[in-house]
Amino acid sequence: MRYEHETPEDYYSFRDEAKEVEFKRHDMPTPWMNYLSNGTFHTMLSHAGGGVAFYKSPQIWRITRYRFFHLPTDRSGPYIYVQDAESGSYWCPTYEPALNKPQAWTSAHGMGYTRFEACSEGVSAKTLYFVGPFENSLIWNLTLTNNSSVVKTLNVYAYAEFGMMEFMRELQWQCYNKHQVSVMYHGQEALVYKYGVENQPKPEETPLVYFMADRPLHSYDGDRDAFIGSYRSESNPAAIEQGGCTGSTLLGGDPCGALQVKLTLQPGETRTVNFFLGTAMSEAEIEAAMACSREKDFVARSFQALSGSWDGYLEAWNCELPDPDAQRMINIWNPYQAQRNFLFSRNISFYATGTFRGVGYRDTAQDALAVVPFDAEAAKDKVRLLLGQQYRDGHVNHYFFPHEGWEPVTSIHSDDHLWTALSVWDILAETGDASFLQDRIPFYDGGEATVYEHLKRAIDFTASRLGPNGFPLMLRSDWNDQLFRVCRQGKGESIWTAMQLGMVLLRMQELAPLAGHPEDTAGYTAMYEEQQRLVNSLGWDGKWFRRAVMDDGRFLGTAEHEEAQIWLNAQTWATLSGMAEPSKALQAMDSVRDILDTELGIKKLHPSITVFPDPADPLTNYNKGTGENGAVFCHANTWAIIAECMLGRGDLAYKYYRQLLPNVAMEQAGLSRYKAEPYVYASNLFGPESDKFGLANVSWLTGTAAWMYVAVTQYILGIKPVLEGLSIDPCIPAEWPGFSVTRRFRGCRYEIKVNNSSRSSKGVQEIRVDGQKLEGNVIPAYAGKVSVQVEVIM
Ligand code: IFM
Repeated sequence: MRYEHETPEDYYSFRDEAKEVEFKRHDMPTPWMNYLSNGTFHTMLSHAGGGVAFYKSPQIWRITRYRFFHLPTDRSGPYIYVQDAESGSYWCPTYEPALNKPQAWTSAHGMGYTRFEACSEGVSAKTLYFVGPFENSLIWNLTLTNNSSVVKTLNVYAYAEFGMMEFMRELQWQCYNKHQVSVMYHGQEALVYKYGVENQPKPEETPLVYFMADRPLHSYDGDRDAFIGSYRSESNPAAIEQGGCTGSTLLGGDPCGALQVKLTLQPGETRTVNFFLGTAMSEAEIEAAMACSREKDFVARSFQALSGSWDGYLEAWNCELPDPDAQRMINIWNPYQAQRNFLFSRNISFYATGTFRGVGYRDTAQDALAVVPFDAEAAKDKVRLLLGQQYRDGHVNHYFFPHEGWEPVTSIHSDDHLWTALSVWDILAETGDASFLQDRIPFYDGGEATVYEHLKRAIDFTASRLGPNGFPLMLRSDWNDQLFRVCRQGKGESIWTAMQLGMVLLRMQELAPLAGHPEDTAGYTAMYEEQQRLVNSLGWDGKWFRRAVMDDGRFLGTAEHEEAQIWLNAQTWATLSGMAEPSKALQAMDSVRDILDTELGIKKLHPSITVFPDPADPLTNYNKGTGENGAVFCHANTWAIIAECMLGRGDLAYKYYRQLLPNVAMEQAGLSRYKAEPYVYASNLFGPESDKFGLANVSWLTGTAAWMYVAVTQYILGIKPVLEGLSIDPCIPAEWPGFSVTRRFRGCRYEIKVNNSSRSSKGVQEIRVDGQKLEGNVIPAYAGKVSVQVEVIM
């Protein structure tokens, strides 16, 4: 399938020491993104300089414009233009968008920053974009060197197109509301953009935007028409071609920020200029932010703090493996991506316009799982936020909008409320501190209860909504969003939710005594056993587990139908929940291998749906092999990896893991077919029933990141926090001679060396901690010890 002329190395390469991926060409098949953020001010930036900045929410406080889906792709962005004042010719260090391209160019994404190196006409430019921790601003750090033998006078322009902060309002009402924004020149050599549009959701929390340089301005523009000109674009701004910025401000119209700085460089001379695109709540705060940003070393200090915080974060978990592709992903890109998911939920990406996604309850509860090992306190805060969306009867809001203040999406799904128990259990296993269960958190509809009580009510909600066959009612849908099409009448049941409930009940059995409620355990056990009985009887189809019961009482996911016979989730979760009888567990996962697996990942279901269950009303409108219909849904693949590890089949588990490593999948599919970034997971790849098999979609913001991290660290490498300590139970390819992991756990550094000279996939023979033989395979916490040496013999 791969195109022979493609060599990914000509496009990009990893620089693992620097935790960077470097790009050699600007014309990637799609913009390859990075997220720069300090938790409040954010910028999504592509390898070619396109991107969008926003403050807290891309829905109501979007600062710059990014034109999704439009051609030319990847416009606009925080652009810099370097112009030779004498010849008038100009180019961009980001490669795009000026028509005149640099003679040499590279760019790179790193941890919270993106950098560009380019040169043209005897001048080289190094540009670094990042959001530092000290101010809410995107810092554009530009260093120019005159490599020629003549004096160079340069016009440097920094340009950002502002939009209306409310993106949906802009699409609907721009013709009127554009006259309620302004860009004014601020006495301190800066432009200030004010979004004064009436009826905005939170005017008192809407920031002012400043755009400034740390050198005197030659001129500026606040009016996009004045800077770009008519029938032109960012490729050929009129102001640059016609003698410089015009000094325009804007009281209504299409706003922008354009700053012009003049620099004269002697031969060999290097000079730096910094631009700051930031937010502040008042004029006084702007003054303070500008003064602070202009302090000597502010930019260097900010960058150092950013790098330091990422080094500190990633240091919590490090491995050395026989597989460098996996090692890089585990040590760098997977936790980085997972942290970004945790921050942005599914809000804004190259694929998602950031208009109405807010925080998804289900998605965020899962995202927390991969942040727990690095920052359990942040995970606790997120769980508090989520539980604040729970109603007294135990169900939760599906999406909610903490920044925007909008009403939540209240559709009730069978799975949403159950996910939080997994996040809470992981937090306790990580920290060893059960007091979190006693935290009191308000309900969305009034009153409050402990964390444990919230979790218990989630179980009660499901337990009181079982269908005619005894499985949990599907309600609006379960994890598979499209299932709402077969349960509209409210009679449908989810066999998968029974399994999810099973996994949660196992956790609740452990949490109940820790919460001071041992009396609850028997109820959880009884419920588990009853659902387990149903799963193995009614839920079993002969060669695999069934997926659901539809409104009409027929099963979904059975060989009796022509389409959608087998669904991945029902096979994997039968094992994850511990519910499947051993022979059925193996048979179900064999069916996954034989029917669903491909060389580019495991399909979500098979065969894809075209007419089922009713040609006039099929289960999904997704085309065959795409998205929710027979695509390789990467998120669901992670559970197959875990299931295979639980079954002890390390080679198969690793095959499933490795084939979806983004750079490996890209290599397999071919770069121009795979298209998305090779350093972060995508949500899905088109499946073999699509003519675009291998096309990756919706990269960056996907539950794949969190679960892939859990699958590889806790199940393949087998280093898993449990309530009693750190459990060691790897399930690896038999050919691996071993591996090592350094992991921070409850204040101590565990330096773990796994020796697999027996060449087995699973099974720990002996563990020694600081030379002492351990009984069992759970290493206790060592309060007061800085580090311990752990030797594991498989
Ligand atoms: O589970 C969902 C998720 O919440 C949003 N993306 C699609 C998944 C599968 O339907």
